[in-house]
Amino acid sequence: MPAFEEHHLLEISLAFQIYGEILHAEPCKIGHINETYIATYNQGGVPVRYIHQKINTTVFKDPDGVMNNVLRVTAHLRAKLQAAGAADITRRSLTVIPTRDGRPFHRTKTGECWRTFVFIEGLRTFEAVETAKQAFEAGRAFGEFQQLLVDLPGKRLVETIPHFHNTRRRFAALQKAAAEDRCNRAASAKAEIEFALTREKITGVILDALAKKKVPERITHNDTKFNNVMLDVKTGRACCVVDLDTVMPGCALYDFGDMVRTTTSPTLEDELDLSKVKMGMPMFQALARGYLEAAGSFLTKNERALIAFSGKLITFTIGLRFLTDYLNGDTYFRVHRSGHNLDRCRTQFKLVESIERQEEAMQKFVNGL
Ligand code: GN1
Ligand code: MG
Repeated sequence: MPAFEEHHLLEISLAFQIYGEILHAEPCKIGHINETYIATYNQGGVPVRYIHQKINTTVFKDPDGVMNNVLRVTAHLRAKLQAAGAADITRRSLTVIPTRDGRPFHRTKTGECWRTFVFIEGLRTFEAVETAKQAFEAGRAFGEFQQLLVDLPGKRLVETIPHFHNTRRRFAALQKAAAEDRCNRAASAKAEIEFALTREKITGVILDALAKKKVPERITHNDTKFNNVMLDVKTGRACCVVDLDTVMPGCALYDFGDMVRTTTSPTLEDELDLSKVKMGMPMFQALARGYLEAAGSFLTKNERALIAFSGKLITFTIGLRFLTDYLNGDTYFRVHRSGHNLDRCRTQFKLVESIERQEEAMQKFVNGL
């Protein structure tokens, strides 16, 4: 049984302003939340590809708000790139294809929400970093993304998932899940629960700095994992940042933290051999250089001072979320094997330990840039 029904996708494809007929579609396995397909169309005798994506509306409860943000952000990026005389603009930012009646997404009779993007040819993503150059490119791409959005006009973007990186709330959610132990799994995650509970004191550091306005609110990506930056196959340069559902008001440090989580260890997010999970200093240095090359122009002193800490905090926070989902019965992140969320949590916590050991040296390096 395929993971999707071709017929269903045919029906979806007809809803969008695409000039051609769909030939075939393949599911794309990237991401734990939305469902993504790469579809090939015959357009005037030439095969042209598009992305169709079903928005997970259990997670994104306000798809209108999400798409409104995405349209504003992509239009702004396009305008800035155009003004700078950049080449290849449709490869540098996502392009939303509207529905035949001019909407940013299509709602089916059963309530599914589908959207379509131009597929960008000649780019690819990686699940794990292979070279320091890639880490540098990821840092530069997300830094540039933040920098281009500094002057986004109009009202505040919608918070597509309120309190998304609120570590205090994520910590409380874990405490609740562990206490309720609905699926009888707490015993199998005793060490991980313990690991989490002993680190409560770090949960409020950035939240308090934000509340006291020591660190500013900015427009941020909020899901800066390495597989959300597309690299040019030929040059290896970062070309386009994708997965814009959580672009919203946030903290630049959370973006940097998630880059540390996903680019400094050579391992996958669900690596089973924990001895391989390590924060690699050369990778961190390349990442920080790339990020500061683009974001150095606007970051404040207080933000810079928390750069290394942010890597630890976000890795810890995502670990908390995997652990909570494991205890709650895997209702949020898509899983592909039993215990998958616990495996993911273990990898995150192992990385937290590695960062803890090197945090001072990491910050020292950043201070010297
Ligand atoms: C989810 O679906 P994906 O992989 O882009 C999650 C992120 C997590 C990430 C962990 C909306 O992102 O917050 O960091 O998994 N996205 C949402 O891999 O919760
Ligand atoms: Mg995502």
